[in-house]
Amino acid sequence: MRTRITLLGLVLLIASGTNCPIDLLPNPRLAGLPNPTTWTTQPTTTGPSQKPSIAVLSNVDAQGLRDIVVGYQGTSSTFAAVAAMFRSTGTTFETTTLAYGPELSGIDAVAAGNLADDGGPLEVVAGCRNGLYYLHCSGDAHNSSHWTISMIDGSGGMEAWKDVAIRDLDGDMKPDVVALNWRQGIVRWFRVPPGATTGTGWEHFDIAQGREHARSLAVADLDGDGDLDLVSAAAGTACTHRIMWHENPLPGVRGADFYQDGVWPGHLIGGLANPSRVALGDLDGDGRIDVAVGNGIGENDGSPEKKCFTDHSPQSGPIVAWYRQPEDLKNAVNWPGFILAKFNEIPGSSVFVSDVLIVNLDPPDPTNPPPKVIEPRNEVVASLSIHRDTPGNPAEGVTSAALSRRSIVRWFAPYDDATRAWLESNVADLSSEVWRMDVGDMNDDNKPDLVVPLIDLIPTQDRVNWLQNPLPNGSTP
Ligand SMILES: [Ca+2]
Ligand SMILES: [Ca+2]
Ligand SMILES: [Ca+2]
Ligand SMILES: [Ca+2]
Repeated sequence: MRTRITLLGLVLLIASGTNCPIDLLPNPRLAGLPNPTTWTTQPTTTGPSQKPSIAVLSNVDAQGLRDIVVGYQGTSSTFAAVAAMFRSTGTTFETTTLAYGPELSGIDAVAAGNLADDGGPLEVVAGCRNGLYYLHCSGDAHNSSHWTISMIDGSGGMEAWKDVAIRDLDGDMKPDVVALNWRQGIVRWFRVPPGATTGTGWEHFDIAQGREHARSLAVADLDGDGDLDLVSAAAGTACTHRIMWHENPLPGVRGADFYQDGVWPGHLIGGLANPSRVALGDLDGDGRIDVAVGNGIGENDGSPEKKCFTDHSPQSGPIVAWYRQPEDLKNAVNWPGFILAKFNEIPGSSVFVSDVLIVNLDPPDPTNPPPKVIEPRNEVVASLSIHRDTPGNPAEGVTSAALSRRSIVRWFAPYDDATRAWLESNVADLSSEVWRMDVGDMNDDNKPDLVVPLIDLIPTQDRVNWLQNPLPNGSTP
């Protein structure tokens, strides 16, 4: 059975007769949509381990083409690992294991960046169940033995480091590391010692605490004052704190004050229940960065319109919501929220949004750009995981057994009025489960493709694929 969105806009249109003609007019933005074309699934290589939970595009070997960095959670019979699929020519890949071992168990996040500033390959930071780890290469990135792994931060016990990003937060032009600790509820940033070859000696500073069950982190200059702010989503907090942005104390507080006393004021964005992933980008074309967010298993129907909500309808499916950045950000109490897509529950299964991305899927062809009529708009890509399990009871030591694991990937285009439910188009229906994906052009046609880590019911079928974007350039202006 296929999940489908409830087209709130269509219902409204029928209910209101002809009083709402705007979207009945031919709309150049949505010509040819919904687009039913399924994106072609393309192989990379089979992985060196199992349960790939995240794939990130990055030019790790600093040799031109972007590579895929993959975190593998491993199984009882295989180690957890971080591997790089190096893209050498065209769309062929060669895989190198960068690190493997029990310390990488439960890996949920990887990020790559020029942390050691040594002119060599990029460094990789891995967020794992028991610690935050640093992977450094002292030679040829394609040679496994040139990579070493060491711990940056082992605090937090089980289920600790769920997300990580590498960006310059203190404005010294050197990339820093920021990570979320799910168990301790901490958003923490790390200053990398010059030329770091290991994870020792890193200073760290807490941006926020009390962010229990924080799963997702995103970085952007939200208020447009030139420094990078953060958005974190924490499922275990009151609805008045679930999705927040953390305001960088620059430029008012600088130097030593920034490190020791820099307070990152936290501001509420919205209270969507059980947020799983957030993404940042302008969604309504007003030039201000907005927030897209998906939510998780069973606990959904958190209306994004309200700051908080009391009723809770576990029978309805998960949603993708978006929050519009208010014009007067300084004085905003929370951001107006809208449902972008709502998915029906599938009886006997749990459905949750495993990832959300904001991207312009059909950028104009740079060699032949069309006359600009309408500003290009971003689309939203969401992946949903659909589980069917036998009932389990942990109290009796009975673990539920997976009967099926599959996923759907969809993309959504906004109407001129982006507050209506968006128009859904197909990416792929997959017989494996997609975890955290990434977006980037894999075949040099100037259109972003999707890279998807796939976890199958049959472990040997686990793999990382990429999905080839079939949209004509500029098809949705
Ligand atoms: Ca920095
Ligand atoms: Ca800022
Ligand atoms: Ca906006
Ligand atoms: Ca492409």
